[in-house]
Amino acid sequence: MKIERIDLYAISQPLVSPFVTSFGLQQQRDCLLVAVHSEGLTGWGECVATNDPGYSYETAVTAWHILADFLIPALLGKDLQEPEQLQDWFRFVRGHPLAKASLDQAAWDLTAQRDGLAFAHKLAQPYPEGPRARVPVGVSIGIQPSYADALRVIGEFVGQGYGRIKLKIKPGHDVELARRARAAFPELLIMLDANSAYTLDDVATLQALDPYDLLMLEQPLGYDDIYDHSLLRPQIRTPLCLDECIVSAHHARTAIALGACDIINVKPSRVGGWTTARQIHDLCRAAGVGLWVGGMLETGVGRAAQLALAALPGFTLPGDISATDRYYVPDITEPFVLNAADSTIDVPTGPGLGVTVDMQRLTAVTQRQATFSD
Ligand code: OSB
Ligand code: MG
Repeated sequence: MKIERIDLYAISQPLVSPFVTSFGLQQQRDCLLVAVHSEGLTGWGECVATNDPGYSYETAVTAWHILADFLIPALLGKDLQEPEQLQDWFRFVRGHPLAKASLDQAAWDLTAQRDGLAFAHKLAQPYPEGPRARVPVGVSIGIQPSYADALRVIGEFVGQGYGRIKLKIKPGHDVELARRARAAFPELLIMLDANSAYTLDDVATLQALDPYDLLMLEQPLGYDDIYDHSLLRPQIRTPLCLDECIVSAHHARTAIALGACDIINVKPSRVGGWTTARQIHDLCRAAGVGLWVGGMLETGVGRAAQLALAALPGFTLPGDISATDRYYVPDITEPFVLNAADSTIDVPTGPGLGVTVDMQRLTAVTQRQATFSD
């Protein structure tokens, strides 16, 4: 498939409610979309970089630069056979996984459409059991102004049918939150995400979470410190999950070798795309490390591809893939809805991503657009 044209969009959509983490507040979600055109087909990808470098060093502005000046020129005119080829084509750019992942997603979408396959089916081809039809999901809840607010918001999401709740924590807003949440919801799958807000000096605080039967504690220590997590793990009973630390298959290997985690949150964007995400899936499955698919407040474009990844057999823990109405009403694709009976979302079955971008809605939320041709 000769890559003929690539459209790049910078979009901005309001969030249904503000999202607060240990690294900041978000009310408006800005991100980039790519549309890769070949032989009458269009593959879509989402770049989830935000306006500030709080989660990743990449921002929407650096991602635009890396895409427009390096990655898109490297892809234009190429003869795409399989999406794995992008690994070689993009090797000359170090880092910048969020920028790379958008084109990687589009390449998977394009080739899946060509093959007449759903993204999930193409991605799951190496596994005899094939992709799951529906995947377990949870909801990620930002830091609330008070414990009472947090309990009310948890109750609202539980009422909608979510069976797994993730609470963002930060120093001073942690043990008491866990205690109250567990007391109010004795049976609920509850996990915490610290987004690197703690150090090894805080071991006593992290140990104080032990009694609350948490599903896991996500990324408490340094965003690039796999070793420190390996020192923490034997000191706490809560299963330890890595997010920010794992930006490549090499990092996953290192974490496994050091015993730095029980679980890995795989965000396809954070690891440069779906080819690497699947490699990490294979490494973790072989090592007995738990897996789930993380999120970055994706639009329907990214969400469809998260669901395809979560359909792989090793992703047994609920993912941060909530229904569309948790973030965007309306969205730029048709909405995804929660199956309230079992806290799952159906994996799209149409060719490629299996969603349609509403071009009118896209135009309405686009702030900057550029087209690149071979
Ligand atoms: O750490 O998992 C995280 C959102 C933005 C940046 C980092 C994270 C998150 C989330 C939300 O937790 C996940 C989602 O619902 O998409
Ligand atoms: Mg996280």
